Amino acid sequence: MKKETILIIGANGQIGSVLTETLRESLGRDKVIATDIKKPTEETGPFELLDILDKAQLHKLIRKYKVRQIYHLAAILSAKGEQNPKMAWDVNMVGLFNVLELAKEEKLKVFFPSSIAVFGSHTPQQNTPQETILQPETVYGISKVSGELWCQYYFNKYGVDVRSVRYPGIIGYQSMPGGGTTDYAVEIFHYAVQGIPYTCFLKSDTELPMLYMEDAIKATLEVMDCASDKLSVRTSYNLAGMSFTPAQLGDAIKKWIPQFELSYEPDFRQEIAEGWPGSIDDQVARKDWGWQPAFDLEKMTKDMIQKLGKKYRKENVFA
Ligand code: NAD
Ligand code: AKB
Repeated sequence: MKKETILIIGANGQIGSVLTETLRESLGRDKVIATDIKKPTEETGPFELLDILDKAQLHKLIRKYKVRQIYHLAAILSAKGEQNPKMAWDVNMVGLFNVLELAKEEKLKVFFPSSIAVFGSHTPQQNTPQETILQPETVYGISKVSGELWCQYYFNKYGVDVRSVRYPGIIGYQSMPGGGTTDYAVEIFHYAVQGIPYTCFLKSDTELPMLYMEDAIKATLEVMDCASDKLSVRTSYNLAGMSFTPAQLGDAIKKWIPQFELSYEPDFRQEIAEGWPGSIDDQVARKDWGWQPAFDLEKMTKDMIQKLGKKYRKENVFA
């Protein structure tokens, strides 16, 4: 990887906090400028406050740090977005436009994360192909489809080197999720490991595609590192790791924590989840840039329980 200065927008979030640390460990702390609308709990390198709607401030930071690459992670996710559609549209779309416009002007390379939320109930629900019907039913999904198309437009029209993957629900022990429909798959582990019963906000048989954080970071860095002429997709690549229902995840956890209690009280997020596929076909990513996930349900569950077990023991919750 070339040692270019990188700016991360939304660096305090579930993915941003892990990506920032990974990039800092590999490139050096000063090469990675973290930004977010709120301050981090702990600063591990350069940090600047940035509201992505403030284009002038973003431009100032790009110049100040001689930034060459942007990872644009700031967004309002599916569940929060349905509670405030106008705000979600503004942050997700105006934010992306600010990034794309400045990337064009300053000739920057960009990473834009899309989501399985681009799919809707008209999309084939199993093994969803790369090219398919994109008619999402949430404001978040609409903003991600539009975002993908704008990324492709800026690449075709202006040569902006913007790359993207459609993350499934991301599961990791390092950080908490920020207002999505797949959040249950992280929360459940925190409850299970502390010996607390968990009430899931989705029905027991709702299958969704998920990806372990290690794999998500690997995919992000691989697609950004890939030779440009190998990338046949300039909207966003399908990406798959594993697929499971809340009941299957509960069973996987019970193999390690047999006394774990799981119940279900579906809320408004059930409808969002029902519009999304159960599994994803990611063969184009595998062919173009060698994508290969390392974690399945069993391996991910074991790692989550071990890592969170250590964390909570340190905090003495089992004392
Ligand atoms: P998150 O909600 O945890 O983090 C988003 C960060 O953006 C937060 O730290 C927040 O403070 C910041 N932010 C919000 N509004 C902002 C603004 N106006 N200006 C600057 N920063 C702002 O989200 P995440 O889960 O880390 O997701 C990162 C990206 O990946 C998003 O684009 C999301 O759509 C995408 N994605 C995430 C998942 C997942 O499961 N986590 C799945 C698919 C796609
Ligand atoms: C959400 O649930 O909104 C996100 C996503 C799949 O984009 N985790």
